[in-house]
Amino acid sequence: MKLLKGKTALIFGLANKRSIAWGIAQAFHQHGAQLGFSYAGEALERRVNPLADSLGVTFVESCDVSKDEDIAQVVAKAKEAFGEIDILIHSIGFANRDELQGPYYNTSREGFRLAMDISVYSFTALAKAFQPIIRPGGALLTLTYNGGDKVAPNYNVMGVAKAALEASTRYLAYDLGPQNVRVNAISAGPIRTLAAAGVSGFKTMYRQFTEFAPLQQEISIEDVGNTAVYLCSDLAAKTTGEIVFVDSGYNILGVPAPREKESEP
Ligand code: NAD
Ligand code: 0WE
Repeated sequence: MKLLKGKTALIFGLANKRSIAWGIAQAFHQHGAQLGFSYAGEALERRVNPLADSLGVTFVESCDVSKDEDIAQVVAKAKEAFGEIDILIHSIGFANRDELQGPYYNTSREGFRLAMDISVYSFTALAKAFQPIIRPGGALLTLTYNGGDKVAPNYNVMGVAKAALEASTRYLAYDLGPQNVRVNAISAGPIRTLAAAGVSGFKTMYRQFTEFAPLQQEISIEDVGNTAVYLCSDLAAKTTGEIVFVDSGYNILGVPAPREKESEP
């Protein structure tokens, strides 16, 4: 069944075919949604255009979410192209690489500001800017990580940003509830995307994740895409302000430990 037939979705945060945004785009396309893409800047145009073409998407706009003018521009263009939209996906996060290693207390004032601006404030800024053109019954969705709730070594200022992003999700859900617009977040387990590349210790963390998680399975962008379809469809009509885990159950563990091996006879 096509769960998003007749709905228009704008997806922010597409960088390449490994992006979580791409997993969401493909799942939305399969479910009959009309799509629009926004990417961070001209440097990504070359990568994003072929992806858009492959799904027949013609709305492809550059938007640096740290710039109010850029956000105002996409809203104007979306209004022109679609009139109103039903779904907005925020799949954006950034901190300076040197903030993602060593003790958290070494976070610089500027590094803190930047991570909060791009990873947290942008979701609120997009909610405000698009609010006039989001249809009742619509949905906003962002991507978070459990490092916002529990300590994930080296995740540092991004963990603090995710905590604020999750709180923003609840406040936005309260604000937009009366308009029948829902706001949720997906908390994904580790996925090898551009944003995970070169992160110190990611490989070890990734291996341990699949060893300890109840389902013992890696997380794919397709897994996240499928849950995004549900959360943005009418199946989730009464769910708002929630953080939904797509993490093979990892977050339920109190003591992450390898399974006991069957003892040899
Ligand atoms: P990604 O690198 O593919 O996506 C991050 C996106 O943020 C990129 O498209 C990048 O261009 C965009 N971005 C950065 N600065 C921007 C700016 N100023 N303006 C506009 N866009 C900007 O990596 P991803 O893993 O798909 O990340 C998407 C989201 O998922 C992030 O919020 C990330 O924190 C979250 N997440 C990732 C994982 C993981 O393990 N990969 C797990 C849980 C949550
Ligand atoms: O949210 C993320 C990615 C966050 C991220 C990653 C980078 C690396 C490249 C934000 N900004 C940057 N800036 C860069 O220059 N994840 C959930 C993936 C991730 O990142 C980690 C993780 C995990 C998991 C960083 C440290 C420890 C664990």
